[in-house]
Amino acid sequence: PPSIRLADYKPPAFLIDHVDMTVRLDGPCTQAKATYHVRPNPSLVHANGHGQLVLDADALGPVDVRVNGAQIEPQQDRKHVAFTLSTREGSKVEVATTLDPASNTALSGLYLTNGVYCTQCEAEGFRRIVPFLDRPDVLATYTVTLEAQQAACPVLLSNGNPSPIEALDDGWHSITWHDPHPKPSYLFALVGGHLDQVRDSFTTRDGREVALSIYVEPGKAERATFAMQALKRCMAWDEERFGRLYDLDVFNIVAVSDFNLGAMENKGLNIFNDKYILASPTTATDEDYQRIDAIIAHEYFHNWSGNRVTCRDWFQLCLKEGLTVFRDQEYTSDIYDRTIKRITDVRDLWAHQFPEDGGPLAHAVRPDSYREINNFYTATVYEKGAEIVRMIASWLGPQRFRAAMDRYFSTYDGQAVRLEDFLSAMKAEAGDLGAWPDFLGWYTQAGTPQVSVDWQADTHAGTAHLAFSQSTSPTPGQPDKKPLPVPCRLALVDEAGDDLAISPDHVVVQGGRLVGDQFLLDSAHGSLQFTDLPSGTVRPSLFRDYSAPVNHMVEGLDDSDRLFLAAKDSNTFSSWAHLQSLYSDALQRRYHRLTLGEPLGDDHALFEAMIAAGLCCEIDHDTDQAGRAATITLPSAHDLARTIGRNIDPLHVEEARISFSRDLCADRGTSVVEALERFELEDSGDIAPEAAAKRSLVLALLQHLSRCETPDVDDLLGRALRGAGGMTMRIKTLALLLQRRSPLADQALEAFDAEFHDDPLTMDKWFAIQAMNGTADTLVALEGHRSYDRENPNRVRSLLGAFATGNLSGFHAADGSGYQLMAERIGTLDGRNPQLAARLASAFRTWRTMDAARQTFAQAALETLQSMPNISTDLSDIVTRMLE
Ligand code: DPP
Ligand code: ZN
Repeated sequence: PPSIRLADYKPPAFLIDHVDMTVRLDGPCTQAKATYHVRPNPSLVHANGHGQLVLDADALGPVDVRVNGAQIEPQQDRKHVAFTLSTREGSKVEVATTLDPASNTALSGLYLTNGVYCTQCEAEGFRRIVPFLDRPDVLATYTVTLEAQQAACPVLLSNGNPSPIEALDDGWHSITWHDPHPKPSYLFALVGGHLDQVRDSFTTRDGREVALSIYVEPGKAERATFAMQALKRCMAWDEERFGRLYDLDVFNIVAVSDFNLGAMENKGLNIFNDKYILASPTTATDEDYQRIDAIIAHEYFHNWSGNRVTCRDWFQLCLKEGLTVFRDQEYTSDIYDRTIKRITDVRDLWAHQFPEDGGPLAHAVRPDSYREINNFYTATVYEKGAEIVRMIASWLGPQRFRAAMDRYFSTYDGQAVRLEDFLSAMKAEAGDLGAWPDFLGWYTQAGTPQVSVDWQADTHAGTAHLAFSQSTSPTPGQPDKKPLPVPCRLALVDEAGDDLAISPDHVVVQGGRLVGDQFLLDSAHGSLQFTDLPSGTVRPSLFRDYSAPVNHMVEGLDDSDRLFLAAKDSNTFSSWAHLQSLYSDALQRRYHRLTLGEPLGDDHALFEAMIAAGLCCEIDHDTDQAGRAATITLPSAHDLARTIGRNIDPLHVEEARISFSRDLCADRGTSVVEALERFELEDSGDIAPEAAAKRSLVLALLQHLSRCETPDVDDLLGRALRGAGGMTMRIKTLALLLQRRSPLADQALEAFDAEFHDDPLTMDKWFAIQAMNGTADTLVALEGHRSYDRENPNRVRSLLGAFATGNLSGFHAADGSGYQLMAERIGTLDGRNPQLAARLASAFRTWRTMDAARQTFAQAALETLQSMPNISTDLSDIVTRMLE
């Protein structure tokens, strides 16, 4: 299909102000009828007295159409239903069609999941229910009547506020929901089925009593209590931090077991992948709990950033997503630990967004064109989008940013807008900050800027010089890049580790601006020349809190400078980052030596620093155990591969990391074991943050130890596994046993299977650790397991997704078996669920960074997919871009 281009945007010729809809849920005879109050778009000139109303449609059977009561014969093809309408006055348009939700395996539109009717309409699913102007700039109020057999669907939900349920004849019943807030069709939702309900309530600051419910599959209500607490917590936070209040009398969440995404922010009726609702200490890890907090908040926050103010078109997707990710990151930073959250988010950005931005799927946060919008729900739109908002927030400072957000929400409430509108609200509150930086450039230019910094200091003269230069490599369709405004938050650190006060009178700035502690580099080159520095060694701390999503390299700081900063930098994020950069260099050195068959060398000084940072003092009485865990955690194998960049041998990448941990333990193993012994390896399983922090440190230590070949490590891991009080310690120690091929692993896997085999969500973890530590053959064997289901997206992601994204040497196996198996499975899946198939296929995006032999296998696998006769648009778009 041809590309859709932002430059071709045209406002709709007609608007739909109100939708009256009736859906009769009746298996394969399900009926959807809708009445639209249509009027010509008053902002356009209509030359004739009539025009074509072209409604979007997808995979619909015959549609019955009436205009002002009279039946007409529309033109209907696979994607449209079109007919002529007056442009002089409004019209009443009625459409009706029949659906079979059970046969809808794409999970877009109206479908059945475990016997429950549910919908997913973003981005273009509404047109799979009824023909509509299915675009985000058409906003309507909705009145939705749902009818079903009382026995089959005791629960019937849609957007807005409900009227009382009414009994009909023959065991049927009906309910009407009214949503007074105009919304685009992608926010429409309905649910019908047998569901258990967890209830609570929340009173808004303006006194509105909101009835809260979380609906789950029967028998699972107990596992939704944490989610309910999380919901109330984030509602209060959004009032406090952003002044955003909820605006309906009910807020419902439904958790379903078949879902393509994480969750969906439908107005007043969020629908969730149950993985992000259900949790109990025996089945969920600390990460699961944190993710539930983050996603519940994310969807709830969309009520303002996305629903009340929505996107004009899908090119503006990051207007709601980048902003809402920023908001959920701020929320979880407040309720957990800000530095740890920042470290986690930055690691995620490096692991997911950087490879995307540096490969064949690179695209601007606001792309110029797309073939399939479903393929743009990416790390770039979400995570890089959030980083841009973070730069803007940081540039404005907290008060101005809050004022700018208030201005944004009040100016555009009820409208479908563009990024330019968001930026104009931000700019309007910039006050005396001087010229407004070109933040729009960050949205329109793809690729990760490379920033090189050169540091030179003259202790005797009391001067120092920081020279910056930036460049961005070409990306598909964007050969030429321009400089972007890059904010570098910085400090000069003295010999005691204190920040020097920088007086503007003693700095000469070029190629940018210095505002407070931010140097805004807005040209290709810029510099800061410091004079009158106090005596003694001074070192720069740069990109504090990761102030810009760039790749930066610093010349002029040797290892001892970085070790000093790792120990002394008062910015806790930067102190973590200094050590990470040392690990990264050491691992790359090891990788290259492995490739050349040379001895690996000695990292003794770095090991010393790790032990000092990770284990000093009374660690079991320490409050910052999570920080210590992050400090001693190495860059991931994928991150190391990205840094190496080309001609990669994944086995050497993995061996570089393994050898580092092994040598660390050979060098300082006694300290590590002693530290662990102090924890006694007993885990309460308590989900409180302090207990979780302790677990993270124990696991970070065990991760290194597990690379030792001595058999007593098995004992240690075995004890940790037996002492596990909850799922975190249990699954992670099991994964470590598996990783080191310990004889204890098989037994532990069996015990897990015996306990959880009829609890699919928990079995996902069991599938995932094996997929991440096995080969293509492992996957084939696991596909035959009684708990596996090739049709459920969570199962598929836990097996195929975990393999393709979490098992570097398995997916990129030297004999091509990983690529071949994935291509076969993706090809089969494409016929059922194109979105899921395309998502899995994007794991191939790093194929050109592998060595030549692997590239040949990957290319063959991709070409097989590309030549499939009935390939979906979703998959074909991804595969084609990867082969271009
Ligand atoms: N459900 C996805 C999200 O909330 C798409 N809106 O990000
Ligand atoms: Zn979102």
